[in-house]
Amino acid sequence: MKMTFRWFGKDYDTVSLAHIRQIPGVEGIVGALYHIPVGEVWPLEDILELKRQVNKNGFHLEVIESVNVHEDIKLGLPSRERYIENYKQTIRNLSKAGVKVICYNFMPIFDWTRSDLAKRRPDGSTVLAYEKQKVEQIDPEEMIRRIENGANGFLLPGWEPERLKTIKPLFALYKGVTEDDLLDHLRYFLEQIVPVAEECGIQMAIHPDDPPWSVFGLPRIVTNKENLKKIINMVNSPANGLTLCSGSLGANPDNDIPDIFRYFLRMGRVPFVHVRNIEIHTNGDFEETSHRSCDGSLNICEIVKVLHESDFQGYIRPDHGRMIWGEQARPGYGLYDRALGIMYLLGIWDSLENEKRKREGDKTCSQSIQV
Ligand code: DNO
Repeated sequence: MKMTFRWFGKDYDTVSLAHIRQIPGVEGIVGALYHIPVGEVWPLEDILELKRQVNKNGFHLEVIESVNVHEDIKLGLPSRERYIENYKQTIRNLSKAGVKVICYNFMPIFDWTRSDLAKRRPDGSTVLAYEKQKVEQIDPEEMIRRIENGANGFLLPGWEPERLKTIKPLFALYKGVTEDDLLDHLRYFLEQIVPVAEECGIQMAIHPDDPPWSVFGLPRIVTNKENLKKIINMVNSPANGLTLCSGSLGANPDNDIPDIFRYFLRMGRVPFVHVRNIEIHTNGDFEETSHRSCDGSLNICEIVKVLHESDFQGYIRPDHGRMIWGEQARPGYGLYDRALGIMYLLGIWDSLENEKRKREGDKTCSQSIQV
């Protein structure tokens, strides 16, 4: 398991690479180019500049999150061809810089959705939260206003204002687009880009929808084990992989997270993992919590155990953290609670490793006695 940390770049993040360096166990930075509009080619020079900054601080840049997919591809419009060609070129450029995994999502219009970016927890921290009723009561434009107001002045990826300005025509274009249509459009995209990723030694890793259900009537497909199976079978190649995210899939209690992790890890189709915990309320609302198992509804110890049993060699990162100790940062992406999350994940992992070593030591010992 290779520990990584998401960083938004020196102009877009409150957290510095020097800070991240002091978190034990972090080997790599999960980065992206945020100044390139969705659909355009990522220039090699810009990727190399990001890599230089990251390498200078002792980290690798082997994971990119995200190369976002243009709406025309998700909508299956004829104009998708140009954007697919651009996407292929971005894959090639990223591979020239040594990138191994590209995380992306296939959610129409919005990326993750929340009703609240700073809900107060009993301990005084604030977290991202989702209340179904609140989301049902507002229209998408009001949602955008709320996200903008709650973002502490940061540009949130997935909520880029220039794209969201076109919200009304975008919604009109999605009218009548079903989940099956969206699956077909994903298949078309994968059939074209996976061979390029294969050639380049890159694994594509689709991120689950967050939350894993339809929001504002838009179709959503990366939601459960069945659909994840469909997606990896669309193009049966290790380059067509998954980002398994405990918090996104876990918001639906019908999703058995350790089972989903075990299943796809065994198939070797999980290059990247996001781990976070959430507390699910009886009415289906949820809010994010610390990573600790007993603070939320997900058994993070069990999830890490599954990773350990599967001898997970891929990349992992703590996902959203709470905002604690007065930190002012991009919602979900402060330094402190994500660093605590890492120490929790590594604590579980190290103790499992320790047990394994002891067992193996015992085995070797008893074998040598038998001999
Ligand atoms: C939320 C993230 C997502 C993720 C994208 C991947 O904080 O997990 O925004 O980066 O869905 O494309």
